[in-house]
Amino acid sequence: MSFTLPELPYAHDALEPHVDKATMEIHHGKHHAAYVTNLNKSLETTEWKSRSLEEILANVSKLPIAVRNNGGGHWNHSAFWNWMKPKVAGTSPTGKLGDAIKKDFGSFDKFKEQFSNAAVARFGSGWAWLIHQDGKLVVASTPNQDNPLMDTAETRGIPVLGLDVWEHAYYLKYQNRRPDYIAAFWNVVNWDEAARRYAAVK
Ligand code: MN3
Repeated sequence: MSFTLPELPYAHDALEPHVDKATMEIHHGKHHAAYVTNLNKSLETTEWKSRSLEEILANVSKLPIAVRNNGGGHWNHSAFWNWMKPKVAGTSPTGKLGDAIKKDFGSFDKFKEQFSNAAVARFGSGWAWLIHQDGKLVVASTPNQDNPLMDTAETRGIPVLGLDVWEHAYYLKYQNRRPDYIAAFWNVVNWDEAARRYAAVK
């Protein structure tokens, strides 16, 4: 058994103008594809290749660094494509997730500010996260392709929402203006998917 590149759940240009077509083509077709290829290669000689990716990530400290980088890359991007959706600008989380965000951050706007700050402040390449941790929602960030499911993570938890802040995610359209990319991200957040993940951990 080996890992495979999932198809994008929408067309490459579907998230325009917030995320551009060329970025999506390269990000999914080259970057994500490479994580999948290299993850399979890095697992070839280990006994872990038949395990689930979640199980691998939870034990990643025992595995070669290539598994951490490419396994994280595969998990993160597979989730990321589904955390975005066309034609959802202006929507916000409702139901149990909306209530929990209000309870744990004070308001949706305060959550957005905290998440955006984590995404801006992540030095170099990495991810910003909304995670479920011990019954609470918390904002976190990780370097490289690490994520909060890894046993190596500083802040562990179950991701509800994540944002890729590697330059490859925004440089073609936004160049060095990471804050503009982060502001645009809020126009494509698939809150139904975040709510689905939140309900699954509860
Ligand atoms: Mn990426």
